[in-house]
Amino acid sequence: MRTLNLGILAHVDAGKTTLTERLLFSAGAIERVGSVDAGTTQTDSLDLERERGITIRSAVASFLVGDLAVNLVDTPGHPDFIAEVERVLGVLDGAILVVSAVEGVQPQTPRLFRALQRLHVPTLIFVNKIDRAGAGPERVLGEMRRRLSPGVVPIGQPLVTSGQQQETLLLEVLAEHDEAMLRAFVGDDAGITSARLHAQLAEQTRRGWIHPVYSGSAANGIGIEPLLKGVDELLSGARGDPAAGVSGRVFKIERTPAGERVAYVRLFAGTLRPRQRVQVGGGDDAKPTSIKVFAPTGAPRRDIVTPGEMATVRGLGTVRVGDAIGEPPPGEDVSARFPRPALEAVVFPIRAEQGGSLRAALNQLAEQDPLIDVRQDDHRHEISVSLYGEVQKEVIQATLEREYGIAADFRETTTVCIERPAGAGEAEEVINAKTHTNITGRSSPQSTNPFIATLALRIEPAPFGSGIAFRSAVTDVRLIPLYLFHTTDTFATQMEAYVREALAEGLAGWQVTDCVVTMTDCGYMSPASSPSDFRRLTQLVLTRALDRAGTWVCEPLADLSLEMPSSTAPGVLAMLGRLGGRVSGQFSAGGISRVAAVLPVARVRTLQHQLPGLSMGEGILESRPDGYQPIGDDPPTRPRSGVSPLDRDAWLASLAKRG
Ligand SMILES: Nc1nc2c(ncn2[C@@H]2O[C@H](COP(=O)(O)OP(=O)(O)OP(=O)(O)O)[C@@H](O)[C@H]2O)c(=O)[nH]1
Ligand SMILES: [Mg+2]
Repeated sequence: MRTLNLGILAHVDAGKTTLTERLLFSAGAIERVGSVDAGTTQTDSLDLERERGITIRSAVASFLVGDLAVNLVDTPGHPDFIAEVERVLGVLDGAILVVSAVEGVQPQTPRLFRALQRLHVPTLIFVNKIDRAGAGPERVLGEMRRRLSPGVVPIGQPLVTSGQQQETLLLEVLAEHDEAMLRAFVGDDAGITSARLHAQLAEQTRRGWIHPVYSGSAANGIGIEPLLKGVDELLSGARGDPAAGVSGRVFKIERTPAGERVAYVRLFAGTLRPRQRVQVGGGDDAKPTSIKVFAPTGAPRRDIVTPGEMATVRGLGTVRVGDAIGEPPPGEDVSARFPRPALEAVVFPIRAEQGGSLRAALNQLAEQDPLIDVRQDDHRHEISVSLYGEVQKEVIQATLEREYGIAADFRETTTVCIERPAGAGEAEEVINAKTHTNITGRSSPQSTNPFIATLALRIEPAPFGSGIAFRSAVTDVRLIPLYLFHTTDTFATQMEAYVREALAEGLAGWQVTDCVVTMTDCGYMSPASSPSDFRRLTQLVLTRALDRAGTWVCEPLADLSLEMPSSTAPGVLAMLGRLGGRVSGQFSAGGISRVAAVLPVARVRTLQHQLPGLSMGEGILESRPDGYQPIGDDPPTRPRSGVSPLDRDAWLASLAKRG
């Protein structure tokens, strides 16, 4: 049987969960249609989701259409939970992008569409809510042509009213990518059969060149059958080799009430069975204790996963979201796609004695959500978490209370800056020549290297948004401690992990990013050198190199979309200007003005507070992190979580104390 892993993505409230419910119902997977408003849907199953009527975690539900088994992944649309969408993207074979027929293309829509395009995920579009007053599917189609892709092509009612019109519309779009279609379109070839057209439609959809647009109402079950037909005929699952080595990816982690981790895995190649030994996240091996393959209702329950399928797997030890199972699947690294959280807040227990359990609970939440970065400040004994926004903060607070019985509160939310190297810097430590013989034959002049390893690192700035890249320029394999790391590749992978760890706190205490770190020399002494020598030396050498390079502290920017009565726009724009905002687009119609702008995240809250007064209570503001800008004067610093390696003696003393 073919399996298709199909994501449903959209801006918040467009109707993803409602559509998921309808698709499950129409395909016969459920007997009754649940509703988001009554808290009875399949995929919004958490108490918090049901109460709030929003999706917080992605969820999988399966159904059968024709001979195609579909694993539907319903995702959250609220920008605070974008991390959840990010990790689903890498395991999809296809997607349905939902767009409201009333609100049209919303801020999150083009972002999600671009991410799908980047990953070559074939995408159908569903224009939802055509039953509502103010619905304008034609208008929304025009918006999508302009803002998403010229390759959107409407299929069927109500956007297309006749077979003749459908053929013309299809030919026009298909002709962009196909010679034969072009000839037919310009009238040189009258003989294109509808079967040929259909085959081209499927081909170009799978290649991600064009995007068939369906429309209807998820709430009222209109337009669902044609969409299901489109899923069956235009999308297809990927096939992998069941005889190859196991290769899969974990896209979600859940915990059972007893605390056991349940990993949601999509398999790309190989065959995974219970009790079969597999490598988890490039680290230790584990043996799944139980496996449940996702399958449409009525299909036999299986515990052997084949390529293209999804399963929940228990017994994978300390597995984390994003981990590879077995060989890492090919394709792009899942990180660095959407902007990182731009906010953080200190969390404290209301009852002081719950400090320890709070820390443990937050660490568990961070396992499920790698973007919840939990920082422990050893000086002040404080824990802070990184955040996308207020809704996420409320959800964390409620989760701590309900699932862990911990009453916790947050101090004021602050922005998270980053540091970028201002130039290039290099540093080196050679194995102490007095006590050890350095295989490179050189010796450290002052013999001060406290670790049994040689290391030289260079750090240089890299393009904005590029993250951290690590390269090794060491070509002489004799310099590489193979007795510790087995292969040159594992050594490089491990060094990269040490480099990332060392860059977690830069000169001003912020995470260092957008840089290339090159290892220009290394050395060891067998059998005295240990991985810990390389890890510690990386911290020491890299911090020194960074100190020489210098850094720019950069503050996060927010991409804003504002909506207000046009009569109030001048006042709102004036305030935006005073706060240092930059308008990037403006549009007025029917007495309403829409403004797109960029503003430092730190000032979004001020605008939020002023907006009701400035807009007669009718202004709407949405914001999400988007990029950074250097702060010239007096950049903020963040207290380090421990002693800086630049303060060498104190740092060494603190290491000795930690043991
Ligand atoms: N009138 C109308 N309302 C709809 C339709 N589809 C969904 N809704 C309503 O729109 C609201 C949001 O629907 P959801 O299905 O929760 O939207 P979502 O995209 O899953 O929302 P998030 O997961 O929170 O991003 C609910 O009140 C639905 O009842 C529709 O076709 N017509
Ligand atoms: Mg939802």
